[in-house]
Amino acid sequence: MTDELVALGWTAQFEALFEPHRQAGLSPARVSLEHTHIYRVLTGHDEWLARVAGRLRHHASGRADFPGVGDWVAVEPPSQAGDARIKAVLPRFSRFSRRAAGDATEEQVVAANIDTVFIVGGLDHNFNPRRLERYLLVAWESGATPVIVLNKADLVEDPEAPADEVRALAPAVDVHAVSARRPETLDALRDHLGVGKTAALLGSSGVGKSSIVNSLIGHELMRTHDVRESDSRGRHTSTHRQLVMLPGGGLLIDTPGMRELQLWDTGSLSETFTDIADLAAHCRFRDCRHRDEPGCAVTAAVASGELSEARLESFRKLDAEREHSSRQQDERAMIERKRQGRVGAKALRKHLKDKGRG
Ligand SMILES: Nc1nc2c(ncn2[C@@H]2O[C@H](COP(=O)(O)OP(=O)(O)OP(=O)(O)O)[C@@H](O)[C@H]2O)c(=O)[nH]1
Ligand SMILES: [Mg+2]
Ligand SMILES: [Zn+2]
Repeated sequence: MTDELVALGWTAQFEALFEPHRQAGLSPARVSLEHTHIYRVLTGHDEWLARVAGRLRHHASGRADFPGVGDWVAVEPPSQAGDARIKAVLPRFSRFSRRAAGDATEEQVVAANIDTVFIVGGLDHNFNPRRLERYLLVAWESGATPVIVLNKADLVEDPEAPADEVRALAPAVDVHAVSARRPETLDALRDHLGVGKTAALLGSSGVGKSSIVNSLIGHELMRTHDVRESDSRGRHTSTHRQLVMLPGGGLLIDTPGMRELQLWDTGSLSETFTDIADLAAHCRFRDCRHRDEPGCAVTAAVASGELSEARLESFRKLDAEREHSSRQQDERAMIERKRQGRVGAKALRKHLKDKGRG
């Protein structure tokens, strides 16, 4: 294990997983940039352009089997004239996924092998706690630790007031009010970025993700967009996900703002909604949906003012969406098994019919 690889996030686990590939004469590399059909990969010494080998493409059953930014891959070094070849993607220890735009059943990996997800929101008039809740939900499922970053603190008189509001929504999560324009405020983020640790920045367009990356690096590596005061939403400025190394160690993945974050694989809501989960422990029915069931502690808390109606609404909306999405994914998995000849047409028809009824 070389220091250069460790600085890129390589660990003993990856080393063990890589053994057969090393036997085959391949090199480990980390994907730093993803274009449509070509990737940029870092080996610790070199930066190569790489393409996916035919065999990997052929065996891929979906988009998630292709490399994403942050992935560790086994590559054949570039030949005289050509690009490097990506022969395999190592298993991910964490990943932030969304539903691919235009296809509700296709998983798209936004960032792989991340220790921390910085969920970035703006403290300007674009401040939106509901949207943060949504990001938080997906972040918990990624396997990485979510941290909420409220940027543009320089624009408000008392940034701690909205920060406290968010702390109340996410009791288990660190919440930092920062400003990309005041680098000293970003020290709180550096604490999450030791040598070889990777954090991905996620959040709506214009909240200042790329500005934070630039400020942490100390120069303008990422393009940012100047927005008029009246339009601090900005337009999409970043167009690619990109992994960069920080001078003091640590790696950051900058991502373009997502117009809508479609949920993917959100197992449980209880980590995001710890308050509702605590209350739900006192509901009469174990499978209480907190709608009109008798003895529901959650609706009782709303009635008494202990829990806000908006918070419960947000929970219900995400819960319904999660259920819908997992049903679609079940269906896709069944169709895929059928395609591979593992189940018959009759079983598939029955499955779809049962779904329709459920
Ligand atoms: N006042 C103030 N403006 C900021 C701060 N951080 C970013 N901005 C401005 O906000 C605008 C958008 O910043 P970007 O860094 O491009 O935002 P982004 O989140 O990367 O946006 P996308 O790449 O489109 O997703 C730019 O005009 C920045 O100068 C901050 O802390 N304070
Ligand atoms: Mg950007
Ligand atoms: Zn209940």
